[in-house]
Amino acid sequence: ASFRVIRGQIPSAMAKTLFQKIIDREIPAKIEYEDDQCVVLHDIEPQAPVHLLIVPKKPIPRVAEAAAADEPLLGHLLTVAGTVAKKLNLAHGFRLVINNGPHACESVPHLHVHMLAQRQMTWPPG
Ligand code: DGP
Repeated sequence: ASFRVIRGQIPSAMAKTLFQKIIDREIPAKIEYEDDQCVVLHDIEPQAPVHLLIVPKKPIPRVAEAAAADEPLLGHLLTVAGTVAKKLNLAHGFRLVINNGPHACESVPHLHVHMLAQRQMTWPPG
């Protein structure tokens, strides 16, 4: 498929996501951890006493669009969860959630892993 770029307009697929703006320090956020591949920031609408978002710097829209070449990066996001859990002393555990698409209530089209902790979770999730 081809499309024409109208002068002065940025096609929405090329526009920066909210999380890209946070990564680029254009929008403030409380950053808990950062390395060359990801940032971990505090969710603005926390659903638990600790609610972090583990966000890859590469703007993959959602997990369903990740490629085989992204596998080391996806694995890295999980090991960072363990690193942050130790840093914040989350000895009683934590929950990781990835919302993919409308049925999962995805709202920001930039892959992120929710990390919720410091309260008892229930199962099944809502
Ligand atoms: P999801 O619904 O899975 O796409 O998660 C998006 C999360 O992003 C949601 O829990 C709320 C959070 N969020 C939305 N806007 C902002 C913001 O401006 N700053 C921060 N830190 N988090 C935000």
